Amino acid sequence: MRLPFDSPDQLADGMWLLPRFVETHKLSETLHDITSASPPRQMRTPWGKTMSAYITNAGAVGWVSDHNGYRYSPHDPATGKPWPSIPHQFSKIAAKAAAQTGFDNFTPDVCLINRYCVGSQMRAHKDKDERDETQPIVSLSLGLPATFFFRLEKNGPSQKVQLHDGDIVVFGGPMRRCYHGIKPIAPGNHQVWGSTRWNLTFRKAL
Ligand code: MD3
Ligand code: FE
Repeated sequence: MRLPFDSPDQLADGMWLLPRFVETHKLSETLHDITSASPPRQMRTPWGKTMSAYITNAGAVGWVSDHNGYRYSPHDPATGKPWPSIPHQFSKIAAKAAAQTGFDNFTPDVCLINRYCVGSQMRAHKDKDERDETQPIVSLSLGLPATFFFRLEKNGPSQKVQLHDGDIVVFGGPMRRCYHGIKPIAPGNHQVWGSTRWNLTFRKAL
């Protein structure tokens, strides 16, 4: 039996881990509604490579990548329609987690959703498409565990953190500009989510 969430664990200046913050099985219907309306898809980088994770969004805008570059767009290019809105159930969790780490009144306008299968990864990158870098990013992991790595300098040493089902990480301050990524997902089978990992990042892009 996993212990209930106690208090945030500060891993670095601007980075907090809230272990087992969410009972993720309660999110499955809501997540299914989003992914039915806007199915996750492998986007292309501006350099023509196919990304490993499958991506979709909820919110007033969503993150997209294609030959024109990275940007936030009010429409899902695959459906031509607006992205599904962020469910209240989700934004409530994000705001609560942000408040626990000192970011009051966090009102995300994007929930970027990454779906990983076994072997999927995310190479080192910086997130810099959001307008206001004083706003935190709240990350929620579901399903299979993953090794998250980050470094503050481009060629500096990496630190690693294991992320498990239900874990939230809040990134703010100096951590907003770190290089980070996800190592290839190891084989496994999660009771609720099967051989899949999902990551939801709540952001203020506009
Ligand atoms: C630190 N996602 O979507 S979440 C991404 O698990 C992304 O899918 C990973 O990196 C995932 O861009 C990692 C943790 C995360 C997300 C965004 C950040 C850490 C961050 C932005 C700035 C700094
Ligand atoms: Fe990122």
